Amino acid sequence: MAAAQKPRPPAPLRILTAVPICDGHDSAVSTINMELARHGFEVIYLGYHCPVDVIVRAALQEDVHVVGISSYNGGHIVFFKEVIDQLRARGARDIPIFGGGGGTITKADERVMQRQGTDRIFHAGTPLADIMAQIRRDYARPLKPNSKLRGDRALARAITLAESATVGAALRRDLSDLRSGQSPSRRKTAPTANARSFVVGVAGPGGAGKSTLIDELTSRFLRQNPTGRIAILANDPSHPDTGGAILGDRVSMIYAQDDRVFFRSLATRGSLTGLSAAAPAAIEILKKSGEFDLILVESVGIGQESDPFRLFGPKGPLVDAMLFVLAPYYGGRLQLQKIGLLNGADFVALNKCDHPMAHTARAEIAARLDVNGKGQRLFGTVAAQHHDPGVDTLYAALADRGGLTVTPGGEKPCQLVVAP
Ligand code: B12
Ligand SMILES: Nc1nc2c(ncn2[C@@H]2O[C@H](COP(=O)(O)OP(=O)(O)O)[C@@H](O)[C@H]2O)c(=O)[nH]1
Ligand SMILES: [Mg+2]
Repeated sequence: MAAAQKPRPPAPLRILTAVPICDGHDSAVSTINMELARHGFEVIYLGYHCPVDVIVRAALQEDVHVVGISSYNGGHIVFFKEVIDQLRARGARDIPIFGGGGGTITKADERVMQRQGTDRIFHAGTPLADIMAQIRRDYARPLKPNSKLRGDRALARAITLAESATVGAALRRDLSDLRSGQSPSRRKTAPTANARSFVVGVAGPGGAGKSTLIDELTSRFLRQNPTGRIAILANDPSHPDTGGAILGDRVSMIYAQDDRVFFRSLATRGSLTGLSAAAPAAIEILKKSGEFDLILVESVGIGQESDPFRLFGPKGPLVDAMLFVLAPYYGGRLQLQKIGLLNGADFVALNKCDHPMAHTARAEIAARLDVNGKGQRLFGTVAAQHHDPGVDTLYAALADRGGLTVTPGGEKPCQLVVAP
């Protein structure tokens, strides 16, 4: 059969997993996450000590099929009910919740929880293969266009549809509304005020600190723009063998757990560009919604020849500016010379400047950028440290480039320091 005629596989089922207050039983959720990914599911993982509102916001923005909670602390009856109540209050009655807690959740507890709206509990002793089969059987369903969705959920669904194989008539209509400047979520409301979003691509090797830095930049944005909104699109790789993925960028986020932040994780689903194939459409959807002053797009951890944001391609760049993030241990000057994105990045952050090699790295990278002769700016940052002056300076430079207004009375950007 010709490739074009092959039926496309259905889009992977997306599951949000989280742990409320963690009492030391932390390994179960890792086992479940790995097993889910191994079975081809996309797992958006929120980590430990998750409050209810963080779980509910993520469920809406990530447009998940189901929420799975691992709870061993004894508070499951109250906690699950609170998640259900908040989902219902935010118009997401249709997102089911299940969970497990080994021997801490009894059958009697489960009966109470089911009366309160929990879908099911997986008890201790249930073989993992049975859990996976039940999830696939009961929760896999196409997420369809739905004109009743509002706000972040409508945006999230538009992105889901852009990601999915079936681009139906409703999506085409939504997209054409978006092109004409109307958000599908707000079709009946007045046009939105914010005409332009500043879109920044963030790329760099895995583990360099992209997500941590994005969170810190978000904190500056939220402080300096008391009413604006920011969107983050975080791309993570799908496993090439199973198609599953662990989308873990939300775990690093502290400040991005805010209603003024729209955060969406995208699995690459076979795209080799460093971004999901749906990323350009997702950027377009976010831009045309008129909601966001700033959109940050994180690539997967990238290699030497990647160009996720099309800096060098004939179609032109996908973003208004590109930030390349790297850590001091890139392997020496020769390795540095090979990284193509350093030829085109507008901003370069040498993160992890708390590392002993940072001093040398800073000099080597500065020399590398100097050869380009493009006036690219290098910033030394420690994203793992709150209030880092290097991140302040980087944010000020980005805000300056993007024309992000500092609201009177809001915090002033710190003075720019000369990059090395
Ligand atoms: C391993 C373990 C520990 C390890 C945890 C290691 C770690 N890093 O996670 C250690 C040794 C630290 C530990 C300590 C304690 N533990 Co302990 N522990 C266990 C044990 C044996 C297994 C838990 C586990 O992770 N299993 C692996 C997972 C995958 O399997 P599971 O728990 O059976 O879960 C199944 C389902 O519920 C489902 N599931 C679980 N979560 C999720 C989430 C989703 C999304 C899905 C889909 C499915 C799912 O997956 C499994 C499939 O079969 C359980 C027994 C049990 N089975 O619950 C006791 C157990 C939970 N512990 C218990 C106790 C009492 C303690 C201690 C208080 C002991 C003590 N006196 O110090 C301490 C407390 C720790 C603390 N507060 O700091 C009791 C709890 C009793 C209760 N009613 O609350 C249990 C039930 C043992 C018992 N029968 O008495 N524990
Ligand atoms: N020492 C140090 N660690 C950092 C710094 N920034 C991030 N990290 C840590 O590096 C690890 C990877 O960070 P992450 O943001 O997930 O990297 P990403 O893969 O590039 O998105 C995490 O454990 C972070 O806490 C930093 O400036 N210094
Ligand atoms: Mg990351």
